Amino acid sequence: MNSKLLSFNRRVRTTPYSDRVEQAGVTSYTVYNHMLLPTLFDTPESDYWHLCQHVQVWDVSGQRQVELNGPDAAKLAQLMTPRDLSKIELLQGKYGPICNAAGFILNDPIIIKLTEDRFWLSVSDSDVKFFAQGLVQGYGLDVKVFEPDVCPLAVQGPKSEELMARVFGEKVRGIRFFKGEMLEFRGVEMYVARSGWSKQGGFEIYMCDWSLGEALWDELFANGEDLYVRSGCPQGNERLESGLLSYGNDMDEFDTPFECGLDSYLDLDADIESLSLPALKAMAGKQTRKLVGLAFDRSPHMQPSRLGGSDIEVDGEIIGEIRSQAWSFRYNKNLAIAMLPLTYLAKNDSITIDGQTSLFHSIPFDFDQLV
Ligand code: THG
Repeated sequence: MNSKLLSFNRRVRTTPYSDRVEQAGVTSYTVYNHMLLPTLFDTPESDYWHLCQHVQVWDVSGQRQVELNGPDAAKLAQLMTPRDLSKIELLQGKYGPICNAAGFILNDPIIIKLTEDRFWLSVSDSDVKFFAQGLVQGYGLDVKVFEPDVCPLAVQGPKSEELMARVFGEKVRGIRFFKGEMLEFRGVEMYVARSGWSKQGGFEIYMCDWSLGEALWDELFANGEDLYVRSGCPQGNERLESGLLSYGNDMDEFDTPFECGLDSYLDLDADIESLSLPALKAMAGKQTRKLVGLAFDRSPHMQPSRLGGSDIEVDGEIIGEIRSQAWSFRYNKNLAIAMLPLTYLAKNDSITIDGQTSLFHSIPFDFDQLV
């Protein structure tokens, strides 16, 4: 399909940084949680190498927060995820799937504990808020569920710590991966964590006052000139190399955490009350397919699948689907994430698509195998 211009309205929301993003020369967007998410500024290759070498500021406002606020906040959070949250620390984030009662994945947020009775689910692209509100009703919980005025700004790349220290103070250097601090900007406390959807290092500022968005953006750019700061965005190329999964692309509500390789984020033996845990325990060891990495020398020509990926055909039969692919500038390979049946994976050590053969790779890719 060709790209067309997008029409703006209340359902396609702009962000507090949208004017700055436009001034920075954004060339394309996608829509994420009903909000604009930039996808390209310069060329994919220039955006990629710049991220790996310097520091970028990303408008990731579309990573919306679903706030659980009230005496039953912790109980609701635990109901929603099969990952054990009993030992989560204050201001810590934990990545984990949200699953329905049948064990299928509805989202894969970072779950953040702000206080004993206040949690944020920093969600990927699906309407988790309504699922949470349904649970509140069904279980008769004492907790409010809403989307607060929080528009995350990610600062990513090897020079991100230096830039963040200049704007938020030396304290940021001590923040460990998936931990955070409440830090002040213009007198307003904001949650700042070491996280972000790249593996180039970085932070996320959970900017919680729309009116300060441009000031924060400008402050980062004013302090980062000598660091070659640039605006950027989550990149298909980098995230595929790094093995970060994208909900709605690599996995959706018809997949289980086992199929998507998220086993390590399930605590099947924990003594917790979680909606999906009985179903997940029952299905452990019974999966019939899984996500694998593929690598080709060029992008294969394929038929689009009904679900929006590309059908994988073997001997005239559709056996699986490529769900994401992108060019790796570092390894000069076309990387892909594919869902394939275990029966095929057990009997073969490679797959041929459009005349090119790929071995099966782990996710994240093991690059010693690629070069
Ligand atoms: N940051 C914030 N919110 C988000 C994302 C984010 N919401 C949407 C989406 N991204 C959620 N998905 C992911 C997927 C992977 C990771 C974070 C969010 C991630 N994973 C690490 C990894 O795979 O190496 C570590 C996970 C762990 O070990 O706990 O970072 O990016 N705010």
